[in-house]
Amino acid sequence: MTDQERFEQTVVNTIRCLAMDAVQAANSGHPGTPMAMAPVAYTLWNRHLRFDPADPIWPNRDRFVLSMGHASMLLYSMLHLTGTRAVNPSYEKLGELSVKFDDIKRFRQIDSKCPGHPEYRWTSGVETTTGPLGNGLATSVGMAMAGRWMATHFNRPGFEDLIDFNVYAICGDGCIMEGISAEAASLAGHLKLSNLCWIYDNNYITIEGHTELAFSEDVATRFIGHGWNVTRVGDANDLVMLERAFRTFLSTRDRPTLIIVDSHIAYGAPNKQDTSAAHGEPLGEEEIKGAKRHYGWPEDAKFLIPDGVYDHFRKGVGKRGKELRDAWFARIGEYKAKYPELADQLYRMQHRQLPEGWDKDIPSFAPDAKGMATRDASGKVLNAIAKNVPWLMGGSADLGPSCKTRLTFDGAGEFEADNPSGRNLHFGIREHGMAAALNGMALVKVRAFGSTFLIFSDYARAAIRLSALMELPVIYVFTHDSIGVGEDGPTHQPIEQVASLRAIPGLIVLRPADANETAEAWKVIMKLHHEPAALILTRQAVPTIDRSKYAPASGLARGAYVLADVPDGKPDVLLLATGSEVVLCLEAHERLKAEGIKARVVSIPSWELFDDQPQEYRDHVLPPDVTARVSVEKASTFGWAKYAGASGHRIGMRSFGASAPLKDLVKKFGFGAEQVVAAAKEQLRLSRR
Ligand SMILES: Cc1ncc(C[n+]2csc(CCOP(=O)(O)OP(=O)(O)O)c2C)c(N)n1
Ligand SMILES: [Mg+2]
Repeated sequence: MTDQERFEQTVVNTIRCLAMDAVQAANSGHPGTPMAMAPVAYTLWNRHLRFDPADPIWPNRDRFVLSMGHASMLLYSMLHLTGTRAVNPSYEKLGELSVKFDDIKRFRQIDSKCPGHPEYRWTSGVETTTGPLGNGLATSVGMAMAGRWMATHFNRPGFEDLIDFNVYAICGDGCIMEGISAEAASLAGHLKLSNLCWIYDNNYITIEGHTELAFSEDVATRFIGHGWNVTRVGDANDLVMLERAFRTFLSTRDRPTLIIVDSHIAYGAPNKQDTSAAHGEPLGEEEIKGAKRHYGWPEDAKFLIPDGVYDHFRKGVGKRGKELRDAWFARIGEYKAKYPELADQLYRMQHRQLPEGWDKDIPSFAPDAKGMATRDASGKVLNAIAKNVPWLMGGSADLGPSCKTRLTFDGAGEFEADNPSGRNLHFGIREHGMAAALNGMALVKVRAFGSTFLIFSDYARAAIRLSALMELPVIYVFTHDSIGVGEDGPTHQPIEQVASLRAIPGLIVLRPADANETAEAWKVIMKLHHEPAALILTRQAVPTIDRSKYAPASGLARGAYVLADVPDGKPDVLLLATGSEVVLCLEAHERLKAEGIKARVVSIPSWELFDDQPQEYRDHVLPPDVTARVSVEKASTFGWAKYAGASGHRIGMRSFGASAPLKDLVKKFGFGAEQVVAAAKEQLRLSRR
């Protein structure tokens, strides 16, 4: 061993010991996998990753995703040892370390920058939140797709490599077993994402024990089938072979690469190596001492960072990253002079700003009793916006023609393996993979949308939750939003989906009532910076409300608004609805008026936006003293008591739907204006008792 090689071992062992010590101090966490994969992270970061620790948000940096988020100490050690700096949400560099020594000592404790699993936005240098296994992998595919699109869009003669970052993801058996990894690998192989490298920690161990309990597929063959380049490193400690594998990735131009690395969980621990006992709990003091002995480490030292370790990273990834980053910014000056418009786009995109005039072509819709489906209105509005926002792109899980999310204007184009310049993406029938990929795209700052039927949002739910947790402005378009789907029957009729989406903190759910509310919804969505949105749309036509008679649709921005009122502004009963049920309430309002009953109609397209309004506005829309209330939504009534009150009448679904023409379903499940009228009268009677 040369001195250099010996010191590299010391660096690798530093990562291992930090993980053991931090988990032990926290008395919780996962020591075994950071110990095993330390050489892999070391080789990748210090020799290859184009990452500047001083500027962890440089747009052309390589991305590193730790898909097995439980091995978080591996990432925290890298961020600390490389001296990665903190950046605040306004993209300002703070100068201080992202992960301080004290954060590592306080792993998993309140306010530490080292939470149990890596959290985007909380710890600078963490590229995506991971923990739900497999999601990081699919997110990395979205990052690689966004990189591909950006390269075709921004790179120009003389600037062929302005955008050419690579995306690396490390994963374990769990990630590879999860279905989402198959969706993601299949899509990445199809799209020939040669800027994508996954590293599979093949340690044969999961929580319950040896993988032979539940996993016997040939992973290499599977990925070859997905169209990947597969290479193998027989020993995670072999830095030479690791180096060779990364070189293979870098020279592979036509496919993504999977590096299968055979490793020993808790490498070096005398009793727990290769056992599931090393997965999810501290090793224990004695075992740690044994491992340290094995590494030739002072066995009583805790949180030891030997002299020269920081310096080693400074001279490796630090120096390389800074040079690349500085050269990039130097060239951006020239780029700006030569391609001012593109440079402006790149800047705005990276800062989540919109271009001037982004909303200038948004249509408004004339009153029409026949009207149109809100999915159709959405398609028109989306196209009007996307034409003026070059980095707004997306697609569907094979339901584009139904969800009306296809971009049809000149130059919209297709995103294809050999020409990734288009803005129409085809995710295939892979809802979960799609949603996670949208997160990856949003992390690279593309404005991404994806669509499917509302019923299948369940398939995507884990990744939607992560959009909200990461505060990413991903746009979900969910159509066929009720039993209004009709003949397809209960398998395709969403019941509880809207309520369950509303239950996700931070997700803005919008269910517009007509074409003009749909246009307003898109205006709100485009201005979101840190919240994902779910736009819930009808398959069937709904009347376009006459806004000269009723209140303007711009009220949508406040979440709920008085659509039809009584002359003195003092209603006796409130009719509350969203989406396709709003017009039912308007009809009921007119009928009640004819009978001298004062009913106010409140359209509530977004609970989240409404709940954010000042109390005064909320009390103005829903006067607390008016307790006679009827809510109408063709969905589970779960949650409606919040607005209808405990004594209010909630018209909704209490069972699954049925396969039948819409008009028969409406009758069977009681969604007619007459039911609203009857409920309103009953409410009045009860409230006057
Ligand atoms: C979707 C999901 N299911 C279950 C878990 C709980 N879990 C965390 S780690 C783990 C085992 C993972 O095994 P592997 O990926 O091989 O990691 P290793 O033990 O080798 O580090 C499980 C089941 C999770 N985090 N995410
Ligand atoms: Mg494993």
